[in-house]
Amino acid sequence: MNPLDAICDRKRNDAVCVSNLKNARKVSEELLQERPDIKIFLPFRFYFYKVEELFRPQTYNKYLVPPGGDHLISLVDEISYIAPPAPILSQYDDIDPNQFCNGDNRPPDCGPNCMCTHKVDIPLNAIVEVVLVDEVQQDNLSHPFHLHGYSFNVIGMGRSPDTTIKKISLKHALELDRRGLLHRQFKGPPLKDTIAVPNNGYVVLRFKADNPGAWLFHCHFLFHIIIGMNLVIHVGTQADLPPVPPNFPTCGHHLPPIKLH
Ligand SMILES: [Cu+2]
Repeated sequence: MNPLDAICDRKRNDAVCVSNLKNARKVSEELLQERPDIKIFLPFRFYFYKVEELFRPQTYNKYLVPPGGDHLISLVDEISYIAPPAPILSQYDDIDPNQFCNGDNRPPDCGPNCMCTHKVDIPLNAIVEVVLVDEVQQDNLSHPFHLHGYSFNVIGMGRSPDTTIKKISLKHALELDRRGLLHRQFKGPPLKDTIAVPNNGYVVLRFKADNPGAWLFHCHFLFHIIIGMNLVIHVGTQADLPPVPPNFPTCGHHLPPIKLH
């Protein structure tokens, strides 16, 4: 299951990719329409700090030090996720709208280690396609992405068919998509809630956004969650949710704002 070479677009006898599994149940036609309502490309990678950047007076940075001694954080669509100062579901109006960001709305001068609450807004009941692109490309490391609140259908996965391309990138994945070369198969795609993104490859998944709320979508390595390999899929509006119960406990910021420089 899930061969590390990520060759998923042709028949083979030695391994099975998740995208080659067949769903025992019928998959709804609307999910398999050629064009989804919303298509989101999410490249993810690491950002490596120089040590001089990190250890300055009056700074308190978070970072991971894996074996080898690098100092790094994670970026999804060039954003490192930080949790909001209050719960999105019960205290949405207490959160400064400038706290939120996404690939199309980055804070000005956010820099290469951009930190904010990565949130992608999705209209209720939209058919959503997500393309995860592994720009980390560390040998033998596949990032298991997990979505809360939904199961999704795995439409395709693999590596670039262009063997002259040594490393996949968002730009290359967009180009493959434009030329119809991202592997997609629509015959009973399997249902999952976690998928290991092939190393130096991509995954195409789909779901119908029929469960309103704020749902975390994240790599399931805990040490990658801590350094920002997350985002919030925000489906619908507060009006689509039941009201917050009276006297529901509230909370707020317990840390001063992070200053990097
Ligand atoms: Cu990861």
